[in-house]
Amino acid sequence: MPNTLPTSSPATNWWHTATGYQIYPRSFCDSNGDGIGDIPGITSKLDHLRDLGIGFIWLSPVYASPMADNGYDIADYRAIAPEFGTLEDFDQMLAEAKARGIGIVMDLVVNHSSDEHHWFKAAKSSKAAPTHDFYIWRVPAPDGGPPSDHRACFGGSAWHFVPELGQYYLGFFSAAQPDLNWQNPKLRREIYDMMNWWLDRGIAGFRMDVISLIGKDVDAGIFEEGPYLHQFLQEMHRETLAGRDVVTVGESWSVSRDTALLYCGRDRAELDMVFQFQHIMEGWDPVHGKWKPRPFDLIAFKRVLNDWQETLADDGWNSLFLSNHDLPRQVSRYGDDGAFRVQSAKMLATVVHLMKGTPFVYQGEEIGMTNVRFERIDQFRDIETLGHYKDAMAAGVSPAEFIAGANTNGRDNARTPMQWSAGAQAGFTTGTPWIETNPNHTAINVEADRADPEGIFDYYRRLIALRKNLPVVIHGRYEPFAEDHPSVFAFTRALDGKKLSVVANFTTQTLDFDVPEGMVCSGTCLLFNYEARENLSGRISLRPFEVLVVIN
Ligand code: TEU
Ligand code: CA
Repeated sequence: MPNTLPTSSPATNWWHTATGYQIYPRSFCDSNGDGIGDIPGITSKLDHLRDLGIGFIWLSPVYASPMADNGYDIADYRAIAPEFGTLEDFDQMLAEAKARGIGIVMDLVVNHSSDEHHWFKAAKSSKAAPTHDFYIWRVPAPDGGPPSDHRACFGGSAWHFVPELGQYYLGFFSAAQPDLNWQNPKLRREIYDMMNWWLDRGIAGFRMDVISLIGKDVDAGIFEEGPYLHQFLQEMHRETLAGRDVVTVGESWSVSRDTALLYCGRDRAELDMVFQFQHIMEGWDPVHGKWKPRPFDLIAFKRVLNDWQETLADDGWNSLFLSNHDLPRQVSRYGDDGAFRVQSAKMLATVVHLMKGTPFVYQGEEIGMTNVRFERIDQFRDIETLGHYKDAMAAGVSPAEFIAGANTNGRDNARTPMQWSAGAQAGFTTGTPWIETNPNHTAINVEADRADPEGIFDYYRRLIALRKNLPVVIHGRYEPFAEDHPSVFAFTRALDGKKLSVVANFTTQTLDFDVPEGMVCSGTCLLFNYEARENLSGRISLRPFEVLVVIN
């Protein structure tokens, strides 16, 4: 397991002091020139991650899959997709990661399987098949149409007709991702056995895909956080996780301050953390969602994050992130990917990593990778973007308007090849990548950034090291300041007489900021992206995206 470092607080788990790093295998590193990232490619880059100082990798799915949703559609939970490698390649990656103090957290995608899983193939061939009831079937509405008008996340109806059976099945995401029927105890047993099989192999835990959907009550129209959710999570914990020193993070788009502790409260025996998305959805249109981005509103954004800090101050634990494989690049969305790219990348990292919780870095974030600017729909690859494009065209939206939204908030932004060098295809592949490489790789790449002492990578390295050495970063009480300030994010952390003050300018303007009384701090400037300042007090001038971290 990754190192656990001593702190003054008794209840420290290894994942409290560790930083996570998410790998999207298809886009990380291609070892054999077929244009698709793979497991040997990941193994070849483990030194990069060791140098960064991370404690564990969250590995997006590498299981056998037809890749309708790049692996979030699993056809065999105990096999590796051939384009990603073999089980031997996996074990070797696991061992080599472990040798560098890095755990591997697997993506557990069990709300649905692929329609090519043998369970589903049998299920749709006959109502008498033993696995028919592993999925969610309903008879047509009286008019022959779908049982309800629920829409699938990736466009179209959530119900998909199988004429041979005269039944519809639920595919909440897409037809290629039939929902598993968690009501069936045999299905649950299969899942738990599979989880134990991976845990026994030595993995460091699970990130659980859309886990809040498994307790659904379809007939009552309840999908998110349904009535069976916590009963299933507790059973899962008993049957798989109990007594193992691993970490679990549940993904939930619906978890709120009111329900958070049901998942991750210490006495619940369910999960260690949840990924919540309220700070992300602040930037979406209330009606049209992510495709009609709202301008960034720092006050609303701070309110969400400050509230979560308060909710989990004494129980549970926060996961901290702005980016993942479903989201735009953070420097493009919340910072500035032009003139202030480097400063804003460092500023955003500082704010995220110094809140209370476990931070997650998404591949390429550590060198400030940016959104892409695709011009035509055929450049996009994502099932969600392509599905919604169809719906939008049918609704009369112009292609240009849709593409603008997809370039701002679409998932392909995070999925262009990792930029390792200024060379052909950014050093990601010697072949043709499955999705276009961002042309800005000639300037933004690992080689160039790591060679620069003022680079983003080195800043992340120092930030990640800080939390291993400073108990106040792990356990310090969080206190927000200047909550109504439209441009400045400010907070303190405090533990045993130690105080850490963080002040960050979220704009392209230089501004004056009156340091609130409670934030005044002098001692050492731990981190800065312009010049050090040992004393935070009075009126200070903050340059564009300037951040200062002072400890007493
Ligand atoms: O994402 C959950 C999910 O709901 C996303 O589709 C999200 O709503 C969307 O990206 C925002 O518009 C998880 C995985 O992270 C995602 O990659 C999968 O596609 C999805 O589940 C289905 O497994
Ligand atoms: Ca490959």
